[in-house]
Amino acid sequence: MNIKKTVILFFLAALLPSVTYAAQPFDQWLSGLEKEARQKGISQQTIDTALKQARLIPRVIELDRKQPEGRMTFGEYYTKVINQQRINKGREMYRLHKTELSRAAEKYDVPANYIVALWGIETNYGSNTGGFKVIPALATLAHDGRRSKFFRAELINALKILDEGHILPENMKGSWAGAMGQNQFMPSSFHAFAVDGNNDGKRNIWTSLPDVFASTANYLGKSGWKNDERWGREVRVPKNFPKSLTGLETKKTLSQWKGMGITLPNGAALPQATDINASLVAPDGLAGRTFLVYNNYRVIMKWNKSTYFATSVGLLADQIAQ
Ligand SMILES: [Ca+2]
Repeated sequence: MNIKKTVILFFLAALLPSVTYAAQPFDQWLSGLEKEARQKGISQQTIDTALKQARLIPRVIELDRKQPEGRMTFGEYYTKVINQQRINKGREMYRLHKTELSRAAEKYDVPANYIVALWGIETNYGSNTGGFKVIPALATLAHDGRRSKFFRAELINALKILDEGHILPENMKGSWAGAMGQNQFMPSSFHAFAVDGNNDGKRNIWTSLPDVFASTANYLGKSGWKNDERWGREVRVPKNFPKSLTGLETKKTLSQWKGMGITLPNGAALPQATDINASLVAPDGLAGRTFLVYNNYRVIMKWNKSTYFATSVGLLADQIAQ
């Protein structure tokens, strides 16, 4: 192909949308979905009160398309997510809701300070749960072509939640991507992990703290939490340590890491529980902060598959319990 032709084609391509998503008009698409919902056992009442009212939310697409601005370092992320105010508020919440937290912690065999840390990082202790109505937000993303299969399944899951009467459609709010309530469960996580902490027959992760705490605790418990271990800890790595040993793929016992010269940040020896398997995580490379992480760190990563997130949850949990 000659260059001139290529250039013309290039300009033509630029005039067209880069990918042709959502060929079907929304209303037409919605009636197809109504049919599917009915087939999957969703009641006509829920379809009429929630699904039929759904309209496209352009802001949701805008947020979905937003390119992440250059990759943040862990140091930058940590400063953004955890500040003294968030630590203080976490300690205050830990004291204020001690009875309910202890109940959830004992029942699901997980520590209360981690329940509070997840709550603090997800929604600033329930104060920032996202103002989007979940059904229209999920319908927008399911109609859009980018990840329609995933969001279509989540939309059906969300309709089931309404059908079961846990929350009214107008109060079913969440993030633009459908993460709901004070612990930001996706509808599928709601079905897998949300529980009724105050025994009123509803699993209300929007406004019932006993339900929020029990659901978070149940998530951790069901995901393999070991209550006799912590998440991990910050460590100091000796100079010229091989970078190839960092990452979650490499597991060694604490005594092996100890033998390679890894210590607590202040240079003191690592604790004696030497048979624990640990991986060395260095989100900003070996020149940044380094952590030995255990089984529970991997549990936190089931909640959110990010080492930045899991490390911050662990560090905040430690500070809250201090
Ligand atoms: Ca309840």
